Amino acid sequence: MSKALDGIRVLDFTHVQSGPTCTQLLAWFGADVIKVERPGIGDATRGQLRDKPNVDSLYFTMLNHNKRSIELNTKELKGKKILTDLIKTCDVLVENFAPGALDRMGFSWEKIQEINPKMVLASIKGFGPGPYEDCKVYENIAQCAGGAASTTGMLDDLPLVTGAQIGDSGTGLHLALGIVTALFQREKTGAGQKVTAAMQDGVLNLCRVKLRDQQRLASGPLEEYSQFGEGIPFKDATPRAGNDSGGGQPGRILKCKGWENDPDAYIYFITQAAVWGSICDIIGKSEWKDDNEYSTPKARLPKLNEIFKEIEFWTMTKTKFEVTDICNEYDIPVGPILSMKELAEEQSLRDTGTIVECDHPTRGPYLSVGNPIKLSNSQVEVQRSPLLGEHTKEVLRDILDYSEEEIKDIKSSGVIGD
Ligand code: CAO
Repeated sequence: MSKALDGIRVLDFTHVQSGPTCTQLLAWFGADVIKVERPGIGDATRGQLRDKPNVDSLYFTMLNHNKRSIELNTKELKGKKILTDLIKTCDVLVENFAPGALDRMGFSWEKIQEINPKMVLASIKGFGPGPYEDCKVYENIAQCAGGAASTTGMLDDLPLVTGAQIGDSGTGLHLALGIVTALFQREKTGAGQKVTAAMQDGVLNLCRVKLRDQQRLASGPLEEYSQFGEGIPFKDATPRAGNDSGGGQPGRILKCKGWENDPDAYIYFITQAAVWGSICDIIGKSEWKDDNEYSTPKARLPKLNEIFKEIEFWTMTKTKFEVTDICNEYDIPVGPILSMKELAEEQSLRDTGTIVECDHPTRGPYLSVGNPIKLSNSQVEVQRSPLLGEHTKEVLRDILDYSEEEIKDIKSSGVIGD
């Protein structure tokens, strides 16, 4: 079966998490992704958070599937020549260096266009143009600068970062969409273009509903927030909302049987208006159905704490999976809090290829997350991440048509490692 991005060649200058997430997606969709790494060093994550000595870390292996790796020192003259040749044959160059690094290397956007006017240059930076454009940025900085941290956590506690890597992987996803869109436009115009995604912008985009709430504040309190029912006044910025639902249907995290010992024995429970009657019946509060104090969503808003307490009395008598089964029967939207252990063992995720087992020549088998985006005509075989420089010779020979003699000469110069 052909792949959606067959024939697209990507020069992958990415490292750590944000950029590699993007190029991994392109590789899964069929692009030939050539990761350029510093000779003998490579992507810093190869050696970070290692669980086994002297093998590529899970941090690296889980972000670099289906890619080829070449070692190349792009600051040396011979390395620059090879990079120039690669730019000529590639469709996309993706990078997430610190601001200005590509220019310092001698490959400005103008220079890249000169070498290959069809090239799409895609970059991730921490910030867009403005006061912080020169700053280096990691995940949690983006979460803080993009509005996620100030709106996450409990009202009376510290701002909180989330485990979901919305700054890195989230921005990688944004960039991937920008790249395929630019390639689509190139079909019509024949010209490449520059695509940039700033991590602050990506996080803010994902926090869109919180900017919605910021503006709603001008018209009065946010009635679906717990603090409204608790009589706590709102200040001038969107507050932290604990586990309140961000939408129009109130929801909370509730304890389930075993919560005293199991940190994940909880359920997310949404009191969707359409199934309010079933909720009342299930929890043994049928009288609420016809009581004006409880029967309409508006009447319930100031009483959400009391209502969820009653629901919790019921959920605490059942495991999270029992609650899920019972509620699903009545179309009540609930979600068990699943631990990483439970997700790793979930058969249905294995069946769809969302969780995959890979084999690696030096580390052995490991679990990974496969492509979460499914295309019916472009299926993904998840291949292990490359060893450092595993494909250097192959790329020089097969893509750039360098002779054995030339490769030998380049090797002796040190720009492609030992
Ligand atoms: N050959 C020669 N030099 C190379 C090279 C190669 N193949 N690959 C990289 N380099 C050089 C770069 O040119 C740069 O040199 P200069 O500083 O002299 O210009 C140097 O290596 C270091 O690159 P860097 O500044 O990108 O790396 P860092 O470890 O200092 O910073 C990071 C890392 C992530 C903070 C920074 O890259 C950044 O802010 N990136 C943009 C935002 C981003 O993606 N952050 C998410 C990271 S994941 O949490």
